[in-house]
Amino acid sequence: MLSSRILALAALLAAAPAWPAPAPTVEEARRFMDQAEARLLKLNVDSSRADWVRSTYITGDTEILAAQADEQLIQATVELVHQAQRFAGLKLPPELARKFALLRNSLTLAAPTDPAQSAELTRIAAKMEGDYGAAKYCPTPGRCLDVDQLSDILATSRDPAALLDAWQGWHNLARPMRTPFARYVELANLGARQLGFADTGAMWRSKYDMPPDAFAAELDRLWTQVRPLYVALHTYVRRRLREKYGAALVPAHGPIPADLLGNMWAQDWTNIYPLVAPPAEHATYDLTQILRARNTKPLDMVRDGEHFFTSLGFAPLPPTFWTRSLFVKPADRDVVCHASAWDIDTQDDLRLKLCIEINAENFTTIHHELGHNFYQRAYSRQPLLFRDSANDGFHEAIGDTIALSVTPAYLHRIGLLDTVPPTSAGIGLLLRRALDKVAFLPFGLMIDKWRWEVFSGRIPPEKYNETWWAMRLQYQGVAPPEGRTESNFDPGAKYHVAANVPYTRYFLAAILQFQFHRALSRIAGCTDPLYQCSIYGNHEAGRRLNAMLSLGASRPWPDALYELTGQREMDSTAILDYFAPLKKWLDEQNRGEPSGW
Ligand code: X8Z
Ligand code: ZN
Repeated sequence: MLSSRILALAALLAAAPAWPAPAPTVEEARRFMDQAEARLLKLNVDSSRADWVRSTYITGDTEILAAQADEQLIQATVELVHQAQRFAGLKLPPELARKFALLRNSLTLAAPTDPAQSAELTRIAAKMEGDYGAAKYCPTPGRCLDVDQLSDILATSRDPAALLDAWQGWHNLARPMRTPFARYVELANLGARQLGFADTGAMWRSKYDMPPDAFAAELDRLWTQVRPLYVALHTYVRRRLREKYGAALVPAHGPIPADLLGNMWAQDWTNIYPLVAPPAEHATYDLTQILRARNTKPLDMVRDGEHFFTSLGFAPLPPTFWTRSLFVKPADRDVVCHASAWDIDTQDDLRLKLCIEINAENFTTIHHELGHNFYQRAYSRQPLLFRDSANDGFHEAIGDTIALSVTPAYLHRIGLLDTVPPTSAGIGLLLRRALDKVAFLPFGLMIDKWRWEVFSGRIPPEKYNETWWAMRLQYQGVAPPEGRTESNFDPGAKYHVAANVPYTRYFLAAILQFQFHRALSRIAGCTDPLYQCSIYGNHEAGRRLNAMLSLGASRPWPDALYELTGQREMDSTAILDYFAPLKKWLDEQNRGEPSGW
């Protein structure tokens, strides 16, 4: 009797609210955030260093060390997000409130709180990226080709059998990734749910200063605006490829086989420019040939890129950049050759990691990567959580914006081109740009459309490959060159899928860079057609660009966009303006030709 009364009392006490904890104050929230940033900074630097070594020296050991360092950072972030809930509901000054929001949104991979699951997830993630980096296809014993060598075949061969072999060779290598990928999806979702997100895809979509659904609708709005331009390009290219390869390979109405477009993922069609080039009167220069004829070295290309930024008033890169970066593929070990830019200490330890080959594509990639480095440096004086771009599309867009200023007139000024081609070459120039920028758009969009569905569970593992190709057909109008089944895992043949890098950022960048270019060209006083404008050497353009970059993530992205462009919305009219002369020409070429697939 007594004991049951005590039990009842205990139950009552347990049910009653505990002695009310004193409400947290703004001062406590500030102190919490200061400590969180200091702790995260240290872990961030540790994990960057470990990741650098793993990516530039792939072994089982470096993979484990990097996975451990990444896990420390992820776990600390998860812990801090949980602790931060104490301050939910507290009215904070806007800057501090933004830091709490950014902290919650800072992960692209959320580890589950269970230590074993957390370790398993970070190990799988490191291994998938390492396996991708080290993968080789050996068509004959002793002759093994990595992704860059296979990509060279896709870029230069016009023999359908050789193209098919290189394409299959690479794609088949991703088969073993299917099972670990499915487990990664499970564990990553568990982690995301513990942070209060519906799944990892919802977590990714929450990083854009607007509700996740509104963001997805924004993407569809932008795509709808640019789709007619893509379809016009697709129609024209399909006809030219049919003329080259015959209607048996390239039917008049259907999708284009994915191995005929000059790129392993059919995401950038620049390499087939010679097959689709306009008639001779529009002929233009070939930067690859020029660079090779001049015996250009990898470092010369990086110096050219740096020179563009310094011409705008940015300070030169630090001496350590030149000694610590990886510019060429080492002969003696496996590295992740996929290009990336690093800011190891979030201050001035800036580095590039790429395996430079002397060609026009790499010339552009170098500008792309340097854009990351100059952005990183511009926001390095912000508090840690603001040391990031306004949104991830901005980060991807800066170097590309600069590369849009690599015009014939600019190449002439820096001595790479002897004469500036006549204006009649404009169509050739624009077509080549479109094979890069316009061809990319649906690819940039569909990768995450696919992953969002995978993370939400609407695409189960047994449908991974089928849905991948259904979406590639729907958005890009491309098809696999031969039947693929669920014994394949073709998404894993793309770096960002293997390496857990969200991809929507590149779609955004493809839109934003034209907005930036249009705004900067106007600031620089250029009244020519946009594709002829270069901001090279213009300090006022550099000053305005830097004003946006140095905001980092301290303000919602529409504020940063406004700072440079006077617009608060992402807007496809800039890319449409840029390509308007080409669209008119394509429509003329396509007359009478069936379009769509
Ligand atoms: O991954 C990259 C950069 C590094 S952030 C080289 N890009 C995407 C890709 O290669 O798929 C740039 C264009 C799209
Ligand atoms: Zn990038």
